[in-house]
Formats: sequence, structure tokens, C-alpha cells
Amino acid sequence: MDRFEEKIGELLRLDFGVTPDGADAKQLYTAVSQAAMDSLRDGWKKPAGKKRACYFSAEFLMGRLVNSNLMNLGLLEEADRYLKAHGRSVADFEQIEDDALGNGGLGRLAACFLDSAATHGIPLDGYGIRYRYGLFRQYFEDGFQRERADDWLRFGDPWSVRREEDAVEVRFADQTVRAVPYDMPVIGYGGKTINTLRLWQSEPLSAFDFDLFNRQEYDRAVAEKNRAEEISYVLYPNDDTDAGKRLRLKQQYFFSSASLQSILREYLGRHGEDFSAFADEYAVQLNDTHPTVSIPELLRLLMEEHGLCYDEAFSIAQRVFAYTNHTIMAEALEKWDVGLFLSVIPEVYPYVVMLQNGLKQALHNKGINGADQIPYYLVDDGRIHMARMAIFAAHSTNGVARIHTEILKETALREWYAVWPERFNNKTNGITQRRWLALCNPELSGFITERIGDGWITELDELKKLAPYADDERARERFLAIKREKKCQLAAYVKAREGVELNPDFLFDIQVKRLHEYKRQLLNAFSILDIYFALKDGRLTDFYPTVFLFGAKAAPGYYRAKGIIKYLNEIAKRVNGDPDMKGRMQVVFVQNYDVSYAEKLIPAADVSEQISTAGTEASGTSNMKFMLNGAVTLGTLDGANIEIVEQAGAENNFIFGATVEEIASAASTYDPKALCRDNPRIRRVVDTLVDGTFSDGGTGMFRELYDSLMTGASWHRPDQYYLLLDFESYCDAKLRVNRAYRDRAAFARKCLLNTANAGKFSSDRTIREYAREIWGV
Ligand code: DL6
Repeated sequence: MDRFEEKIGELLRLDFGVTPDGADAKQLYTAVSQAAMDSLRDGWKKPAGKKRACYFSAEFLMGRLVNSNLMNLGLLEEADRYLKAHGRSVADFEQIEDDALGNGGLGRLAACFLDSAATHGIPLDGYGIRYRYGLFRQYFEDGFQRERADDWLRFGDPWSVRREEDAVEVRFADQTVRAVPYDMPVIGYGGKTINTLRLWQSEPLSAFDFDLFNRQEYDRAVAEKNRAEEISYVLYPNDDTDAGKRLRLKQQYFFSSASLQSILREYLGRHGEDFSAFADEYAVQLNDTHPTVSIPELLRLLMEEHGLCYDEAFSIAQRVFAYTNHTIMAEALEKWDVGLFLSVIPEVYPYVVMLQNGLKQALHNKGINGADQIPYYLVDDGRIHMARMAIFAAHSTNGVARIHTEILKETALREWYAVWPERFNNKTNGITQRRWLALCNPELSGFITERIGDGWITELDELKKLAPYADDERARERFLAIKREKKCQLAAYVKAREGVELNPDFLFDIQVKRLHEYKRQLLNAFSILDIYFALKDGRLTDFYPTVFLFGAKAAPGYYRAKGIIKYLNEIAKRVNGDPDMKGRMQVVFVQNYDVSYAEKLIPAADVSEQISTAGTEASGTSNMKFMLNGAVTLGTLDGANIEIVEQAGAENNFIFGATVEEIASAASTYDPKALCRDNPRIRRVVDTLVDGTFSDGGTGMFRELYDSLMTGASWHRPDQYYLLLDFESYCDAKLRVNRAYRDRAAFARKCLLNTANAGKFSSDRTIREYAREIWGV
């Protein structure tokens, strides 16, 4: 027995008083995790004298840690062997750990970046919030989404270490709190580099008011404690634009200020008050605008606490900060009401004003009279524009896929690009192949490694060597057998979670992502109905049996998105309950889609639905995960789909719909009502929203969806995401995929070529680009 196993036994004995055979899954999970933590303690130190990059992000959607950490430490097989010897396996940990500190793409990207940086020896640390409650848990009741709180700490947190000695204070207008860091090791593959994810927890300065307690005023005695803890209590759903604005600003300032103070403390320990080397030792990447208040806060800290003048402080800030934009949706470009800002962090506001003046001066120096041009105001119409602040004060602004960056430059941020073109750059997103292939699909990983070796685990471009196997009949057959195996595994999981049977011989067509109008789950719903009607009418006779799978959470306050969930669930009920559809078609909406579900769904997919309106999805990352696992993309020319098709070939994917340019030229004359009137297929499916085909339980949700397409509202035009414009070309493409699937060998070839050409979409490539081109680390 080696040290790791001994340690597990010792922890079980000392902490729980049990033997390995007598331990339950949670005790084993805790002991295995702690033993792994113990094994890395010596290697978990920041090397001195190297520039470090800091990733400031309101979300880190890490996924389950136990398997990935064990794999990266090279302990996964050993742990599994040990557990099996005691009648268990690492699979038993599935029900133990939760994975909910993010909404979706943005938080998951942050997690992939941490993994890639640690794997490639890039000194990158994450800084964020240790929420008590992660994104809500979703379940369905009569087809309606319901939410309940997700207490992700209920199984403990063996992967974090509380660092009391590094706590700092954060001051608001109405309270001062202690920010206490919990550090998580971020273990690179092979265990050579261990970076840190530092998550801040908000706590009161003192546990409770003793005087009030003695006077038996218990509620008041703990009121301050509760108010402090509230700040890191819950992760906000990102589509909920109005939810808790005040608390959200507090959260952003809380982790921004704490993280900067922590970095400054480190730096001061080495250099004292000489800040001349600060920007040579730290780079800070702002993940979207959420941490952008860091900019005036760094100015405040440098000027107020360390006596620098504005020019010195600004010059440091500009060299340190870089900003990533993740969306062009106007509603997601954060703006803070000046009144609110002043009531929460009044001490920071003067630095916003200084930045505003600095901007005016900088524009003046370039011969631009900013005062005449609204987009150049940081404070405009009583609101502080955080994206503008980031672009002005940071040295780099990047988009997350080529088309997205082009849209930023040409449309969304064109005034800024005109003044500072050199600051704009593209960093197409990526995903870590270690989680999204090696861990979630060991069968396909084995297939690949047998043929081309295991170099792809750290250099995904190696997958190119797989391309010749797409023409090898035996390899294709093996690939198909693996795909079937993954479908069987998913079917077992879905059966256990949803109580629904899936047939592994069906085509698996999957759309999983946050529920949002621009992602067009409603268009998918319409196309399914169109196929259903065609099957019922006998117009469609050669349809390959298909299951349409969905997974998506709607922000609790996003009424229309919730209407779409209910509508899809009604369609599922109709289709699955129709005896004519047996063996032909099925619709399943899984509950509580999260990283763990994604790890089951994605490897089982034949078709990856990526159908956002061209120009709306900044990049997408699930598209890359599906591609890597050998699915074809059924998608629009949007986000990273464009680069996926470029890499894997248009002939191996199924592209449809209007391009960004076509949408722009159709916009002024677009008339969804006329389309509906003149096209009986469209009319038939759209009318199901209001003709009594489906019931929304008397809520009016379906009528509201119908109206959003036909008449719009004061704040948007009818069918603003062009569902009906793309309807026919989407349905045609869906049937093209379906027909192509009949030739299983030819389809397997397409799938294999997708995997073989996925090299570009490794977050290893992306993070190296950030390191080299933005951070200089
Ligand atoms: O860059 C990661 C991810 C992109 O892949 C998605 O296309 C994009 O929608 C998402 N953006 C956000 C923005 N959230 N806010 N605020 O999540 O980022």
C-alpha cells in the first residue's frame, strides 16, 4: 500500500472513525479528496519573481473537481482501484459533488482557462466569489420550470483551504465586511504546475453584537452578520437584468477590491512602496464587465493609500488591465445608475469622474472633441458605462470569436475602435480536452490514443493525425460502436434522473445551453412540430427515428424563456404520447442541465444544434465540445460555428440560415406576419401557440410568445431574432442531416473528421494566445 492509500485509510479512521469497508460514499469522497490535497501541499507554492496573470471573474463553473483533480495528479486509476477493492468506485462520487458556481459559457470558459494554464505552466490565478448558493436547481412541475436553492457546500468543500491570514476588509457606504479567501489548487495535467483559484467569502467584522445578545435582542445581535454574509450568498442568473442590482454591485466591488488588496499586499511584501515594477509583475484580465469596478478601485488604492498621482496610477492600471467582451447584447453591457453607485461605494465614484476627465483629455490629444459624442462618455444620462470604462482604461479589449470581434470593431464598439484600433484583438474561445474528452469520454479517448498516441491530451492539434482513419472502415465501425455505447450510458442516466427511456438506435439530436430567445430553442420547437405534422400527414416517409434532447435553465425572472420551456414540454408530451410516433420520434427536456449532465449528453450526440441568429452568439463553447466528441454541427454562421466549419469542412456539417449581412439587409422590410400568412407550414406551427393545440395552464405565456413574433413590443420589433426568416432553411437542413444519417459509414466519416479537426478549439491554444499577446507571461 502506498502513501496515498495509507492516507485515505488514516483520514477515514481519524475523521470518521470508520474503516474503508464501512465508510459511506461521502466519507470516502472527503478522505480521497483530502488525501489528494495532502499529496500536493509541497508543490502548491507561487514561484518567486515571475509575472503572474490574474483572472478576475464573477463566475468559475468548475464542474466536479474530484475526478479531474485525481486525473491531473495521476491518481485517478489508483483511487478507483482502491475504491473497487472496497466495493466502491469513483463513479459513486457523482451524487456527492455539485458544480454550480456559474451560469453557463462565461464561467465554464474561466474554468477551462485555469485548467489549460496550469497544464502549460502559465502562472494564472483565478479570483472570484465563494457563493454559498450557486445557480438554482431546476425541476419541472407540469412542464413549468421551478427553481430551488442550490447549496453547493452541503457535501463540504475538501478542495478549498481557508486563508484566515489573508483576509482583508472591504468598505461600503453602509457596512464594512471581512473578505476571507478560500484557495483551491488548480492542478495542471501531470501535476507539475499548481495555480490557485481564490474565492472570497463575505463575513462580518465580528460574529455578533455581544451587548445586544446579552439584552436578549437576538435578531438585532446577528443582523450585521447576516447583512455581511448576504454579499457572497447567491450567484445571480445572468439573464435576469433587473434582479438585485444593488447587491450585484456590492458583489462586484467586494471581490474586485478584495482581489486587488490581496495582490497589492503580496507586491508590497516584496517591493515596499515602490510601484515601478507592479505592472511587470501582474496582469489582470477582466472577464466581462463584472469586475470592471476594479479599475477605479485600483486608482483609489494607489492614490489614497499609497500616495500616487492620477497619471502614475492610471499608467499602472492601463498596463495591468485587459478586458474581454463576451456579448453584444445591449442589455448585458452593464451600466450602473450613478445614484445607486454613490449609495453603495461613494468613495470610488470620484475615481470614475477622474477617468471621465482623463478620457476627455486623451480624446482631445487625438483631436477628438469627446463632449460632442455620446459614446465617448463614461458617465452618460446618469449611468456609468462599464464596457466603455474598460475599453478606455485597459490596454486590450478582445472578443471571443473572429466574427464577434469583427462585430465589436465594425458595429457595437466602432467609435472606440476608430480611436484605439491597436487595443482590439480576437481570442477565439476554447475548451479543455482533458475534461471534455479524456474525462467525459474515455471510450473515444482510448480509440484515439490507440491510433495516434496520447499527445492530444496536451497538444490537441495532434488530432489531425486521426483524419486518415475517417476513411478506414474498421475505425468507422469502432467509432459507431463507441457512439452507441455513449448513448446507452446516457439512456441509463436519463432513465434514472427523468424516468424516461431512450432508444440508443435513434439519431440523437441535442440542444443544450442557457434558455434565451437569441439561442432560438423556439425555432427548434417549431421545426420539431413541422416534422411531427409531416409524419402525421404522411408527407414525410423516410424519416430516420430521432430523439430531440434539450437541456436549459431560464433565469427565474425571464418570463418568455420560461414560456419556451413550457411549450417544449407540451410538445414533448404530445409527441411522446402519440402512438403513431412510437419508434419514430421522441422529445425529451432534461431537468437541471449542468456540467455533469453535459458530460453525459455531449459524447452521445450525433447532431449538435447551434442555431442562434447570426450575429448574436459571441462564440459558444458547447459547439466545440460536441465537435470534439464527434458530432456534426447543425448551425448558423454565427460565433465560433464559422471557425468550426472552416476547420472541419462545410461538407461535414450542416449550415443554414441568413448570414449577418443578409439579416442586416432584410431588417428594414422584415415582416414575420406576412411570412406567417403566406406560408402554410409556418402558419401551422406558429398557430399552435394560440389555437388551443397546447395548454399553457391559463398563464397566457404562449399568447405572449405569439405576440413577440407577430407584433413585438415597445422595446423590440416583431420576431427580433428572425426565427421565421430562417424557418424553412432550418427545416430543410434538419432533414438533410436526417437523410445523411441513413448512410451510417458516411456519417461516421463526417463525425470523425470533426474530431480530427477540433485542435484549434483547445483552451490550451486560447490561453497561450492570452499569455503571449496580452499578458506577456
Ligand atoms: O465567451 C464565453 C461565452 C460565449 O461562448 C457565449 O457565446 C456568450 O454568450 C457568453 N457570454 C455571456 C455574457 N454574460 N454576461 N454578462 O455569458 O460567453
